[in-house]
Amino acid sequence: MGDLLAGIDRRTWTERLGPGTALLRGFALADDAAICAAIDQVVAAAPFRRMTTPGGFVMSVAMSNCGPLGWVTDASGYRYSATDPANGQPWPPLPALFLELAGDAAAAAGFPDFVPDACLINRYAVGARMSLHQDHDERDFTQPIVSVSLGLPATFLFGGLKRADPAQRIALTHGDAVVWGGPDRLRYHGVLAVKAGEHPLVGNCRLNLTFRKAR
Ligand code: MD3
Ligand code: FE
Repeated sequence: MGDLLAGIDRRTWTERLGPGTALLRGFALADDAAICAAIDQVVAAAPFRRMTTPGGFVMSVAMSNCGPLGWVTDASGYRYSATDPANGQPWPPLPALFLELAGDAAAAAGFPDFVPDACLINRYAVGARMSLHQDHDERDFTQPIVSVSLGLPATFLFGGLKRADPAQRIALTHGDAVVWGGPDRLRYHGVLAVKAGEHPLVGNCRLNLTFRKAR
């Protein structure tokens, strides 16, 4: 009788948040230590840094990138760059595990051919936040975006296609993956200030991987 459930992992399940959005709870849990080790490797070569917006504000979120392209911002604007402005070198390569994770998550959400060329790594210290915005620095909005959350939990704001549209609040926790595509690709979104805490693997911060096809 109980054997009917043998081999079923009760720590993962899918929630549909919109017509093109799937929240894959626990999707990255089985690989969490390997993902963290890969992040450590990336940031050894391309350290986390707090970048400046075109409006002159220093972001509270610290960022790094891996893959052929990295998202950057400075006084001259938001863009993708093949090199790290801190050292002029190419960003570290996308770990094979990241490509596999992003492709598998996208496929599970109905986007079977997702091959990202950019992985932004966001590090939220306690109090860091990301205000409501759209991701529109990419060329092809038919390509989905995949995000993976690690470490401290956060409240994610999921708005509409206009800034003033009401936003749902969604708790994202360690190991959750979200796939945003189709009609939801340009929805406004943000992250409320991360609250103090301690995660046994990640420590006192939240990490988010955002996989995109920029070009
Ligand atoms: C929702 N990062 O880096 S996950 C970002 O948790 C960013 O660090 C957040 O928003 C974070 O730009 C949120 C990513 C995300 C990306 C694209 C979306 C959420 C989205 C597009 C539409 C709706
Ligand atoms: Fe975003």
